[in-house]
Amino acid sequence: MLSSGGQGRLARRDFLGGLALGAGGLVAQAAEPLAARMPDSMKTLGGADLPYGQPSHHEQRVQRQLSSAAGFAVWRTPLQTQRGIITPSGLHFAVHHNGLPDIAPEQHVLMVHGLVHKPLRFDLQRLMRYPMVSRVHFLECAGNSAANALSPLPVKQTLGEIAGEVSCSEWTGVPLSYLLHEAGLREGAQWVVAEGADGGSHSRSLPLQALLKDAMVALYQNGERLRPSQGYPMRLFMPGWEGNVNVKWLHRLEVTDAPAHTKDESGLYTQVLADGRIERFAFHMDVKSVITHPSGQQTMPEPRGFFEIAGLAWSGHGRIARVDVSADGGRSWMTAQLHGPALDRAFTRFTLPWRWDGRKAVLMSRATDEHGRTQPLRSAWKSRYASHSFNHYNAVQAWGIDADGRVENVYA
Ligand SMILES: Nc1nc2c(c(=O)[nH]1)N[C@H]1C(S)=C(S)[C@@H](COP(=O)(O)O)O[C@H]1N2
Ligand SMILES: [Mo]
Repeated sequence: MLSSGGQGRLARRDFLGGLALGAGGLVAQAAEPLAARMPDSMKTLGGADLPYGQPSHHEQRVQRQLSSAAGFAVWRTPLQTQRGIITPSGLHFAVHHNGLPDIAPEQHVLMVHGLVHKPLRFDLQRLMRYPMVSRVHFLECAGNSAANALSPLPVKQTLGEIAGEVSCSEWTGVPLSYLLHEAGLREGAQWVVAEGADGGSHSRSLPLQALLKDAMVALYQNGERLRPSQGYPMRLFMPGWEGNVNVKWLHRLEVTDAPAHTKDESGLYTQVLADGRIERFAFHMDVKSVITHPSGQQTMPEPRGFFEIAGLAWSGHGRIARVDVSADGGRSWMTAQLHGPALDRAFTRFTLPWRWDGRKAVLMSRATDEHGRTQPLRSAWKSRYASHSFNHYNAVQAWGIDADGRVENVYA
């Protein structure tokens, strides 16, 4: 089953059988002596390795992209370089509202107090003795893709610059329910105010029942202790919920009967709807996907022909059930292959073989999660919110490809 249109051919089965990329793909049969064909690296001893491994120095251009206003830093993941569902820890996006604190682990304490029978105080040593769970989950800033939401003309940037405030890691830590149950919840307990130990005391109010079910105090990220960027030595982690509630450098949990309406939840992190009403406590990140290969600012390789479209999809509500891809600006769609494991509230990788014929094309991906939630087009997303709203943008991302192979962000 093939899609129509002059934008090339999408196919469910790959074209690799017919992938003759020309001379570059063939082994030279030249009659050169064996020694001449030996790479230099085979002729000498190698160098020393490092106690803590680093990426190849040939990969130094693979970095997080900083955009910064005073005291507020955003580092974005270069998603266009990621293959697979785990973001390398050093490339995890970061949002610091008040800079990056340097916290000595032996001095850090976490307090649990408020509407509890027994207020508790945990140092790291004590917390480390509790049973831990490991979960693979994405984390996405509510403001991810804000430029696409706000800019009247599509910004000409890389995928990472446009939508790199999302990453996916394995998180390991202590289920918050263990700590709250040990403290003992008192009558009327409904909310928990979580506060970080950074300057500006970042704090958010979260509904207790949801935390009891899903939240953890995360201590490890991809097998090692949290990076400072991610909240070392401990952070609150709430799968599928907007990045902002995942309080880093967590030092206080106050159980209350009502939300505190902190600055962080009454200001930036509310949504203004088209009719002027304000949506508060919209915690879940919705279903979303991006094509990572090819993507913004890249150029299609020569020779034209076979190209494996690849991307990432995720949903704050559950598992990804399917991803459809269009190469003709949304006129026709084909279902992409999902690569397992399709984990709950985690990045899921998808691919679809494509034969690009060298003419203009518009690539789009549209993910659907296990609950049937899917992505709106940009126009539908814009009509739901006030014109200055930008949080929770999850519209279909489109990449325009020119006849010269240049790939750019477009609206479709
Ligand atoms: N204490 C504290 N926690 C914080 C923040 C902060 O500035 N201070 N930023 C929040 C925001 S806006 C986001 S999107 C996530 C980002 O998590 P990351 O930096 O680990 O990617 O952390 C949240 N937790
Ligand atoms: Mo954020």
